[in-house]
Amino acid sequence: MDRTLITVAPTGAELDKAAWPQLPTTPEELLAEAKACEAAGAAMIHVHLRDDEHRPTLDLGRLREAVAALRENTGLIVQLSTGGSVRDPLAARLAVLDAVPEVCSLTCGTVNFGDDVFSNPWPFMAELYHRARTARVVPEFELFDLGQVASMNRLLEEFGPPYGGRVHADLVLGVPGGMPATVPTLVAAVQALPSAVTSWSATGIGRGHLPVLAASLAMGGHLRVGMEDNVFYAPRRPVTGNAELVARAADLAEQLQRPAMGPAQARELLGLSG
Ligand code: KMH
Ligand code: ZN
Repeated sequence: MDRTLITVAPTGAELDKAAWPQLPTTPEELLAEAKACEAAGAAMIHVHLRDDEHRPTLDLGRLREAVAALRENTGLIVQLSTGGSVRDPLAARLAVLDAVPEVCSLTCGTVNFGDDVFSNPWPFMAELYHRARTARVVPEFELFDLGQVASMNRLLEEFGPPYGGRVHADLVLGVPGGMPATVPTLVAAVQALPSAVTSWSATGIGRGHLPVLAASLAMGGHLRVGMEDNVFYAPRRPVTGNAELVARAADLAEQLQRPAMGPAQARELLGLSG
């Protein structure tokens, strides 16, 4: 039976704490949320941090503390975001690797992001890819659009496999400016993945959350859920927190006979167990 990797993305860089008080933005809230999500079935956490005013930050000291706290207190695989917020400079995003997580996100191209631009020029991607390999960090390739598959291929073909030897891609559907969160789009994206990809997950932003989740499970994919991507449990019913999104994903995975995998199996899947 193929189990399901569930990644939780609990915070992101876009939501306003004042509007979403349940968003985990302090170190204590992040740790409590991480523990609850692990208990609910998550095996990996995609981390964005906030400062004391709850604004997005890439402060290296805070990143190191978060990696250490999550390692000491949970079994979760810690994935640091190198995407940051749309306003973060590329140099600060590269420096995230100095906090030495097990996994980092690596977005495979520039994409419109609502009224903003999420900038990922080729030289930045290539530098991040090299630095991740040197630091023995496994990249998770974030694909917001079909054209980004070609850029992921270019990284793999020009520079060889990433650290760990596995290739894990995460399809992000539903960002305004990226590919839409629909089942036909997910099918097209999965069909476009090269054979070098050894595993993939998908997340649907906003109202496409559940169709993308269900289709991903049915197609043998893995899942990403969390408040970074979706803040409604049902129409007009805000989430109480991240754990209920993880719990529902784990329940649906169980129903489809693809129960959630634990962190040990997830480390094998991602090439982290060697
Ligand atoms: N916050 C977005 C601009 C990532 O974490 O790698 C980018 C993002 C992707 O969230
Ligand atoms: Zn992110």
